Amino acid sequence: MSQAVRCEHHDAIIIGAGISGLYQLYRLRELGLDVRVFETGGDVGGTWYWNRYPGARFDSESYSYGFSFSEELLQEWEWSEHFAPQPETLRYVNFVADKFDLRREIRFHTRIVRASWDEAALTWEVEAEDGHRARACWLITAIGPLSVPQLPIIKGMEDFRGHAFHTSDWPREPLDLADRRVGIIGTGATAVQLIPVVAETAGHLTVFQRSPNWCAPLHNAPIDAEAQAQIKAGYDTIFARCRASHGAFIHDADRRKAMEVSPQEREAFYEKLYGEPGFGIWMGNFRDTFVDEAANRTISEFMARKIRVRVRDPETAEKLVPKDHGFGTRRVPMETGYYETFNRDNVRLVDLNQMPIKRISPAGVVTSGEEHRLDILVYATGFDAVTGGFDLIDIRGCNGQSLKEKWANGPRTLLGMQISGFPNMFTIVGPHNAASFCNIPRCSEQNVEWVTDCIRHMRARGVRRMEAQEAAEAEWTTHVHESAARMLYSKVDSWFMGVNPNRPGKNRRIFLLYGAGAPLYREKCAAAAANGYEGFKLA
Ligand code: NA7
Repeated sequence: MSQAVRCEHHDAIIIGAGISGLYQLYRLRELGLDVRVFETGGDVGGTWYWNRYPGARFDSESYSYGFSFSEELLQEWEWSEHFAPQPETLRYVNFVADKFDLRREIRFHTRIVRASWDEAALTWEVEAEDGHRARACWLITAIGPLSVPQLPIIKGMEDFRGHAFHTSDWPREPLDLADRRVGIIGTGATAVQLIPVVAETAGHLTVFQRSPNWCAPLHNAPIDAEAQAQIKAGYDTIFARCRASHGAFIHDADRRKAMEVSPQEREAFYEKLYGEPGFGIWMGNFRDTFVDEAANRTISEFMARKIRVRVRDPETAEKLVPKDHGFGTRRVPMETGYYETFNRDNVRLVDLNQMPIKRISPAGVVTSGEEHRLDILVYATGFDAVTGGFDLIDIRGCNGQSLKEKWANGPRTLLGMQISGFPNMFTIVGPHNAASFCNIPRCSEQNVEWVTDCIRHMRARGVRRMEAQEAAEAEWTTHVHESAARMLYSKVDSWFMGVNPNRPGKNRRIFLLYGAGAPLYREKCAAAAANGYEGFKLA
């Protein structure tokens, strides 16, 4: 039989060989299951396989990001920097895949385009772009929240005669930027990492900005021998801190409210946070920073003052200060010399609110004011977030129901793990679970372990079908939206809120993540399991 028509049979199928998919594979194999992983890329790594643009790195402390399941792995691997760059992370993921011999169950270069539930056989069948098919009792999507690159919709994009690409498709061969005129569209977390690095080598850089973001200093540094020894001896403490914190980072909110302290004390606290590494200023700020407008205003004003000091030209500084949202209500890009980049002679900031892009021409970008001639055009325009990866697979549940149609007015799930009408399918980094709004490996580890325990439970009892109940799903969806409603980010357009200006139909605010915090999420998952998988129908 030819490869294309052969249908493999397994106990479980995992889609995606990134951080979550690999760990799910490891756990299910340990359970004695026959597992198959399908991965679009040519190797393991997911996000870290695709995103190779200069400057790509962790915004989480390296040692809080790696897998926690193997003490041997923790002691063997040495992170070289507090916030590791992408090549090191990709080496790490490869090291893990080799150490645990994970590659043999993975079929690479395989994009799954269809998945359908067969009620008679109680199995899922998946089909790849190349026609390859496989069946299994359990289907687990580990497709990442930011895995579908989003190009903008601009007239004339196909006419550009230079080299144009999305940040996720940064060329693998070395790209010489010296003497080249580079343009970058977008100023999100990706662009903020990329821009300072490109500015150092490019002949000229033009940054096309539609919305400025509140960026905070990363303060990265190498890990010296002493710190390395402390990290290796202190993993238990590091992971315990992550478990206790809202976003599973090592930073957690200060118990005080912003207005409880004097203005001097507040300023000193902000100054301290601004001088410290990582997400502390976002995750470790006063506890009411993201629920109280007055509290949020104080930190936003502090951050604006920093921008005005760091950027020499007052007009440029003003363009870089966000006016339409408060600090931390969108993803805070972490920066290394970002604001100083705009003091360079070879860098120009174009404010698209003043001069919107009219079209892309063969020679560059045409705004209402002029034509910006470019050799290289980089689209740092983000991703079709969270549900985008699901939309690319035609997922059909009971009676042929389409997941895309079910989610047309926003995702509905139980615990962000299962969907009514789609039995035996688990979404480990999907909408409405904590892993999409979190230090991802910490939260996805918990999800993987929950799914593994669940499958162990089902197998031990001969249960072959598990499905979220509609009423429980409705209750969970309400809980997700209610807990987000009090947060200031729910009043702002961003990918958290499912707003994607480049995707028709995704222009409304519908919360995609889980905002009540990783500890509560973990509690709710554990309670459902302890009560015999309450809310799910087992058969
Ligand atoms: P983001 O954060 O979604 O940023 C995308 C950027 O691209 C943002 O500045 C957008 O401006 C801009 N954009 C998008 N479309 C256009 C068009 N048509 N014209 C001009 N500018 C545009 O994606 P990132 O890749 O930076 O970061 C994604 C996540 O990856 C990040 O949160 C991390 O968790 C890792 P807008 O704000 O829409 O005005």
